[in-house]
Amino acid sequence: MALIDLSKKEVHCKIVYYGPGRCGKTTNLLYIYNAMNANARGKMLTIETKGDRTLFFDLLPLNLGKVNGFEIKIQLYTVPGQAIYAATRKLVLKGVDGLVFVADSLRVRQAKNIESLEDMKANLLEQNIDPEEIPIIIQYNKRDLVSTPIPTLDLEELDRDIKSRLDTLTFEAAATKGAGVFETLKEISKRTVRYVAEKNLVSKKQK
Ligand SMILES: Nc1nc2c(ncn2[C@@H]2O[C@H](COP(=O)(O)OP(=O)(O)OP(=O)(O)O)[C@@H](O)[C@H]2O)c(=O)[nH]1
Ligand SMILES: [Mg+2]
Repeated sequence: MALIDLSKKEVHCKIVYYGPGRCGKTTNLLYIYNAMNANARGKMLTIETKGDRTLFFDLLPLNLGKVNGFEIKIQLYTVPGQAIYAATRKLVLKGVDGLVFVADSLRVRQAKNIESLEDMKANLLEQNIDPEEIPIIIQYNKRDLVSTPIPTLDLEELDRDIKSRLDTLTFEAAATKGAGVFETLKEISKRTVRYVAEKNLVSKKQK
């Protein structure tokens, strides 16, 4: 749940990047971290990794500037995508205000994309969050691989696998190169802040 701090005029929202192992969640955050002005971002915290696998989570705090006189502070989290870290994913989802579901364009990951999407929906429902109501953006990542000999999924297949199970806006991305990364971030931030404001999903803190 978002926090609004009336004494500091700040709104804090939590956005979680969800998706199967190796789909590119940490890569999204790393690109954002490296591209953003140092004033607008805090330290990127990576809690336990093995090679490039996230074992716990990543956290990147961002300061998105003012809306209606309130500073908008966003915390970006990634879950560990590997199947065995189910309990950690549930933990990271606690208090989520908006999500990006990152799907992998690699054909070999087709089943894992679907499995992860269903896992995300089930975990949201378990926390009494309606996946049709909370802001979620779908990102089809690794689109740079489409022009290589590596077998990839085309957009129609991704829509059939993913969008048919969660009807929301989709963005194409190539996170390693940054393509689509900020488009995704801007849209989910906008929707999340609006959702939090409209729903008044805030615990008010006043000194
Ligand atoms: N070609 C290509 N590779 C990518 C892209 N995004 C990520 N990768 C690569 O995919 C691998 C996995 O990326 P990560 O960002 O670590 O994946 P993750 O989703 O955080 O994985 P877990 O932490 O295991 O859940 C890395 O080698 C990345 O460089 C992309 O858009 N294109
Ligand atoms: Mg990761």
